Amino acid sequence: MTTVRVVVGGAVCERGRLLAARRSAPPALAGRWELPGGKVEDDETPQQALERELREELGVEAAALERIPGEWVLRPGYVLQVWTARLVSGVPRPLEDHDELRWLLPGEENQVDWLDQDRPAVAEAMRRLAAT
Ligand code: 9L3
Ligand code: MG
Repeated sequence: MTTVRVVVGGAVCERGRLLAARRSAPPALAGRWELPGGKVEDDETPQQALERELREELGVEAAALERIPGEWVLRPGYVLQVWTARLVSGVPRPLEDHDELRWLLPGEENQVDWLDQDRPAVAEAMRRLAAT
């Protein structure tokens, strides 16, 4: 039996903008932009993992809202799932694993070099933002 590990990313939206985070590690991914998040631990739901990762990486309390449909293979045995999220308290800061943050409006998503696997969910999150 093979277990697929889930990595969860957060499409954090506030005031019509999407949060993009630039990775500082590992070297192969440094400089690329992503939806912040990380691996789901065995005792967590994806939503709990996302809320924990956003606390650790950005220093904020956030609430996972809705899954963006789809699942993207990161490497064999690892898939990315994405939830929209809203900030509950705090201002995001790049505390861990990132060295820059940007808030992007719909239409600005191509201003940063997203990790390939994040692009479909970023596009969907921007469609939703543009429609609200
Ligand atoms: N990853 C890709 N897109 C994302 C996230 C949060 C993560 N939005 C990839 C990068 C790493 C792996 O998943 O190879 C694990 O992520 P992390 O735990 O290093 O954040
Ligand atoms: Mg991470």
